[in-house]
Amino acid sequence: MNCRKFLGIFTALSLCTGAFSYSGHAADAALTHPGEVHGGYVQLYTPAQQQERYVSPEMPLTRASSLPEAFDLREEGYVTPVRDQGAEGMCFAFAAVGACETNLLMQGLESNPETLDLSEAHMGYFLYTQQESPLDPMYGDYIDTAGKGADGGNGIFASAALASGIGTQQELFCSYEDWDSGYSAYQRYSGPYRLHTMETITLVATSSERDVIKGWLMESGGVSVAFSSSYSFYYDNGTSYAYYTQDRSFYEDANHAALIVGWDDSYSRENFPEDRRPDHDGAWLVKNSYGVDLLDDGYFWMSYEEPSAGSYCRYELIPVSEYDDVYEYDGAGYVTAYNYDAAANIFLAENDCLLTETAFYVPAGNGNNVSYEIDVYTLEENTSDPTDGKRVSTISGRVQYGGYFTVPLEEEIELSEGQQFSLVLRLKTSSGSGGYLPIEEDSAINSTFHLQYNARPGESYVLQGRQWTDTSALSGDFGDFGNIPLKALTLRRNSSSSVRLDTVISLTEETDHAETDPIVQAAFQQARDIQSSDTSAAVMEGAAVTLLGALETQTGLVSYPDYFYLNLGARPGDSNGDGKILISDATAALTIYARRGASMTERLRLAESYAMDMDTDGTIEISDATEILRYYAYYGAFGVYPDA
Ligand SMILES: [Ca+2]
Ligand SMILES: [Ca+2]
Ligand SMILES: [Ca+2]
Ligand SMILES: [Ca+2]
Repeated sequence: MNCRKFLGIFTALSLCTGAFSYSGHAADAALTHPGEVHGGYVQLYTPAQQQERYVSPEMPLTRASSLPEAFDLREEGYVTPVRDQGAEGMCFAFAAVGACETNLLMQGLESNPETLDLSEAHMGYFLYTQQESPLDPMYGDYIDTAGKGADGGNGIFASAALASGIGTQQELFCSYEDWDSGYSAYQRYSGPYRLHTMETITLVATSSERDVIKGWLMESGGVSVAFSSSYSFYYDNGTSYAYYTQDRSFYEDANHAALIVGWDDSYSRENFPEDRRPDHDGAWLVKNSYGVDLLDDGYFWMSYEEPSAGSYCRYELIPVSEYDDVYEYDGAGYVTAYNYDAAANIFLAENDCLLTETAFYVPAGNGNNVSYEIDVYTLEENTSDPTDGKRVSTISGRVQYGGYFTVPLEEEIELSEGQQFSLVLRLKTSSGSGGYLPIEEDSAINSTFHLQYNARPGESYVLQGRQWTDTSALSGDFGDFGNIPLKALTLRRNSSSSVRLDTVISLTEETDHAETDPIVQAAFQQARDIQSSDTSAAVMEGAAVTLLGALETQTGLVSYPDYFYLNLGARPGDSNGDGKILISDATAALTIYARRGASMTERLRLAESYAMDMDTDGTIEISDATEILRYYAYYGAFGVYPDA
């Protein structure tokens, strides 16, 4: 039986290449599959695939009557200064990070628009860089392109970064100026915020559709938008810059992304040049990312009728203080979706915790008003059926638009260290048919962008009929499948502490770098403040890796992965974590090796994987067991372990 159907790529990708403006000309670079390149912009859908409109005009988010005629987020104090992306194709990161900054200010999570400055480079670098540690649960998930984020991106890529903890580091610690020298691998998951919700609408044409975007602006802050940017269309009318291309198309020409921060229904059509004038008044206020010297202090007005505008995205964040741990296997979102009956992930609790929230994507191609259902199971040990256990919770609801959603459980689920649990996701379209479920799939969008995904056996599953299949054994229309992008957020039941934070603070104190280097100093101060506060493990880890990143890049005092493993609370060789390295620890590693060799599902907590994987190559082999024995023998001979 093969009832699988492919949805196509779930939304258009807008990739902007550097330079303020030139659209279309690189256009017809070689294409491998659904994408087309236009001046760096990659279109994943053809218009035929994108027939359906993703906005339901009957269901505007905010009723038109409650919307003012004009609105400007700047006047509310929610907009950070205009940035300059320079010659890099980083528009998507500037648009998304700019949107995040407005959201943080609007939520009151940040208070000063003048000093708030998140790192676009963080997003543009790490989403496009392979994880260093094979033990990283998201290892192998990244966008492979020679220039990293400087080659371009889009709102969907941005949300994938933000959803996996990338993209909100402070500019100070991951500065755009340092782009050429790269960033410490410690910085990868160092952002103080994570994505809570992203919603996206591909095209907006009617006034009720515009009302949705206006509602978003008032509710959550800036909305990123892709469009065809070309210098000749920015019209200086003496008082402002008016933008209207008249005949460009989103699908064929969009090459840039920027941030909508307001609107004016009465922005006159007379503001546009006589020979290129929209039919009606009304325009979006747009913050560009080419500095304050261009345009009207960096802003311009885009006609409501701009035909090349599309891929509108809004972002809402949560601080990482809201949880201790996130269980996830998806490091770079997804671009394809298939209509399996259900999709699931099996996780292994690293510690005694409460499962509080889940997070998942709803592909926009399912249309509007999609219903979701997530069953939570506690499972039998090492099962390869994500429903082989006890269903302990069901979360269900409906979302209006496609995007990424974080949803709380009605009641928190208590999990014990080593407990295996699963999340099982089902989607239903508004017509009641089974929805397309997102899945990681290796895909070459075009000759430049290759989305790479990885999954290990025993992690992710899809259901066809009554048959669950491990996704690591499957492939799709474009390449091998990876995992299901479906996450679990937990709070530890025992108060959190961070061995790594304590260690790196002590290490810094032993040097004078905190006095001599301003970046180390700032990271050190932040780490000290957090160490003495009662906060989540995720915050402490963020502070630890920020300080480690500063030490690595500024002083060379540490290098990755010297301190990578510390936060796992385990030591090399001590497989069972009892503090001693004995022959039984080597036997435990051999058992794992044998069971995995026989294709038996054998899940390990990260701490156990670390303890057994002596050469840190991500797999447990005979050589690891031999190394454990060497530790045992070394201790017998010298009374200390080799790593002591
Ligand atoms: Ca920045
Ligand atoms: Ca993965
Ligand atoms: Ca032991
Ligand atoms: Ca190994």
